[in-house]
Amino acid sequence: MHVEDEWTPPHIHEPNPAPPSDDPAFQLLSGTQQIYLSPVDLATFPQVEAGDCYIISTGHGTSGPFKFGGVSLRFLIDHYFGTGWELVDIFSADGFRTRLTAAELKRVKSRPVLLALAIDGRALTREKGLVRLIVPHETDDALRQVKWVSEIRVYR
Ligand SMILES: Nc1nc2c(c(=O)[nH]1)N[C@H]1C(S)=C(S)[C@@H](COP(=O)(O)O)O[C@H]1N2
Ligand SMILES: [Mo]
Repeated sequence: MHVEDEWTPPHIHEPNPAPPSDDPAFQLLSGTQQIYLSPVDLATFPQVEAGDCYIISTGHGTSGPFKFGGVSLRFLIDHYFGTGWELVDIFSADGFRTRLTAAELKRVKSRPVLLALAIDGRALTREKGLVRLIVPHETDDALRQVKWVSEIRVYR
């Protein structure tokens, strides 16, 4: 499936420094199914790591390398909805968002796309983005490193 360029925010984007709410739980949606997941729920799934991750801000420089830990996005979606989905949209309550395809997630098995709960072996704080989408293969502009995930929509 073709991913539209205009889906991601403009390249020059001033990142939001503050969480839009205190609640780190999010909704996982597919069709009429809705699942509410907290970091405590995510911690019950197998935890995976992605090292050598950088947050490449075009505004205030690069930070990292970080080792993020958490749940594989692909694993979580397959667990609840089975395989055979094509597209996933990840939203933050502050309006930030990104889109990934199942094909893309399958290509990056050794550097999995994560819903991160940990950074460098410590719990990720709400301030720093809990729960944060980490897309290790994005090394351009941090526009896919969505902090404060509030909703994940899966399409077949
Ligand atoms: N929810 C949310 N996530 C976001 C953003 C944002 O504004 N809101 N900005 C993005 C951009 S442009 C950058 S550079 C990084 C900044 O991440 P940092 O605060 O960890 O440095 O977060 C990304 N994720
Ligand atoms: Mo940015």
